[in-house]
Formats: sequence, C-alpha cells, structure tokens
Amino acid sequence: MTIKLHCFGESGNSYKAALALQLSGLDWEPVFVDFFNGATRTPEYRAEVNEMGEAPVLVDGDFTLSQSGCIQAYVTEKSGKFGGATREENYDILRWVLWDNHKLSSMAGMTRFLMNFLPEDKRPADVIGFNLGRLKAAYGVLDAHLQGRDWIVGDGVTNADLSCCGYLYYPEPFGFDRAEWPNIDAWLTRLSEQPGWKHPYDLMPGKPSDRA
Ligand SMILES: N[C@@H](CCC(=O)N[C@@H](CS)C(=O)NCC(=O)O)C(=O)O
Repeated sequence: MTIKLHCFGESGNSYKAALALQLSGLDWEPVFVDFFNGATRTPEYRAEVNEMGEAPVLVDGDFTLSQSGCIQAYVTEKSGKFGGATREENYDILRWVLWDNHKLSSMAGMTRFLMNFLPEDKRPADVIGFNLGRLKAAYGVLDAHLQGRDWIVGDGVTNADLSCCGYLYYPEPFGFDRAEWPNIDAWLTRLSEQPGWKHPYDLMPGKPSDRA
C-alpha cells in the first residue's frame, strides 16, 4: 500500500519526512496541504488529519503519525535505513533530531516565514533580528560538528542529517548563506548527491511562485 504524506513544498518540516521516504525507496505519495489558505487551522484538518494542526502527517493504511522526527523513525523501522549502527549512534541521532527541532529548524522555519511569507508591513524587525542571532549560533554549532566529518553521526546518512537539512536548501533569505559555512556547504552537497535526492520544491507540491 502506498504511504501518503500530508505536506507542502514550503515546509522544511515536511521535507525532512518526504526526503526520508524518498531516499528510503518506500512507495509513497504526497497529499497537498493548502497551508497558505489556512488548511491546518480548519476543524476538519484537526479532527481528521492532525489535532496539532501541523504538517507533515504520514498515513500508512490505518496508521497515522505526525512530527517529522517520529515519521523518520517510522521510515527507519520500515525500511531499515537511516538508523545508527549501534545503540550509542541511535541516541546520538535522537540528540541531533531534538536539537534540530528546537534550535535549528524551528528558528529557520519561523524566521523564513516572517521574512518572506508575511506581508511586508507586518514583518517584525526586532523579532527577526533576535532570531537571526540565534540562527547564526545554531549554524556555528552544526558547522563545527561537521569539521572532518562526512555525516552528522557515523559513516552514512542518518535521520540526524535528514532532520538538520530540513530548511537549508531553500532559496528564500533567512540568514543562511552556504558560502559562510564551508562544512555545512560540503555536507549539503554530499546529501544532494544521494540517489533519488530532490529539492523540496521538486519533491512536494506547492511553492511560492504558485501564489505569485
Ligand atoms: N516539530 C514539528 C513541526 C511541524 C510544523 O511546525 N509544521 C508547520 C509547517 S512547516 C506547520 O504545520 N505549522 C502550522 C502552524 O504552526 O499553525 C515537526 O517536525 O513535524
């Protein structure tokens, strides 16, 4: 049975789940979430798709799961891919997924939204400035960790990589310039060379130009 992923192209959190599915080789298809027209805020979405009002959401037969990190763990259980080689590595992957959700992707996603998708007269300069400082610190942590390493944990692609990259291929400004972070830049290139890799706007339905 084909796995369904409720997602949309602008969503880096959705990308983490979509990329895990895509690179795993599991049979899956996207289901478009019309986020910019308020789909996740409707009572129907909350009742039928996700009480948390978020994307991504995976549906595999009668099994439904939200939270990109949980979906990645499910993909690992089902495909045998992107987990650690040891118990220690598995804890290390979880550590990076939690760090990403808290310090990197949540901040990047929010800042990108404020800087690009809010109407210009509603963009809060102080909040954006504060977030950019927090983001710079997060890029620094990741770049330092990747010094001398191909992957965040162990010798191959894991959910740590698939989580931390969630927002980093998007072209809209959110205080991230690959040229400033050479280890992140090389790692993103390595990841994009994996068979089946696609850019978020090519992997999931929905992109800013659809609303232009
Ligand atoms: N920690 C969650 C975050 C999910 C999330 O915030 N998704 C955004 C889209 S990128 C969303 O649906 N936001 C709806 C809202 O906050 O109202 C995950 O990793 O799945």
